[in-house]
This record gives sequence, C-alpha cells and structure tokens, in this order.
Amino acid sequence: MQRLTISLDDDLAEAFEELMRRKGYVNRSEAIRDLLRRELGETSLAEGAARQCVAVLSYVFDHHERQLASRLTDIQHDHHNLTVSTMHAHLDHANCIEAVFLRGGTHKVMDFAESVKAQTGVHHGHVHVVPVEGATSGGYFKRR
Ligand code: NI
Repeated sequence: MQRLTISLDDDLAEAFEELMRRKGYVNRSEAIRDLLRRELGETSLAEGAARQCVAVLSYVFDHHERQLASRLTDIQHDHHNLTVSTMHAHLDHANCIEAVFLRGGTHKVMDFAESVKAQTGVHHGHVHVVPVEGATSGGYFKRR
C-alpha cells in the first residue's frame, strides 16, 4: 500500500467533495481509487489491451414484436460460449427487460452486444464491459 498526497485547486477540491456527496462516498481514498480504476479500465479497453472481459448487456424489448423474443434466444444460443446467464423480468403487459452476463474475448463480446442492440424492437441497449487481466495467474482480476 502506498500513500499519495495530492494538491487540488480550491474549485476542483470543492467539485470533488460535491461529487463524493452525490455519489455517496464517505472516504476520499475510495472515491479516488474508483475514479482511477474506471479510467484505467476504459483506457485498457480503448487501447485494445484488454483481450478478455466480463460484461453485462441490458436492454428493454417488446415481446409482442414479431419473433423478437425467439430471435434473441437464438442469438444467445448461437453464442453460448459468451453468454453466462440471462435474467429476464416482465415490466408490464408488453415490455421486458433482460440482463445478459457475458464473458470472453473483448471484441467478440462487444460484437455480440452490438448485434443484440441493433435488433429491431430492442431499446435502451447498454453494455457495461469490465476488462479482465491476469486470468492465467490464479486471480481473475489484477488487484488495483
Ligand atoms: Ni417478459
């Protein structure tokens, strides 16, 4: 564990305190650690350094849409090596929400997510990709 001392302009320090309040952080170190982890993860994904990932794909769809529900199931079966689990909830008479847990090569996972989001009748598609490192060294995630 290393201790860092950082200097911030007053405006930035106040904005940071406000951000912490809004997000519910009670300690600055944890807020800074989360900001750093997110930036490191996004940089790693953007640079293509993270070959493996875990991800959650979520979307809303109308199950009355012609053949959509079975098409979505078919797409998941076609990529059974990527799909770990799917959670489904019936929101109202017509709409369903699904969360699909994915694991595998980052490009494959992202291509799969985009193909689902692009289906006619799929709305509010969003994928949260978490880069995985050190998968071969016993731990799934590098501790940082
Ligand atoms: Ni449903």
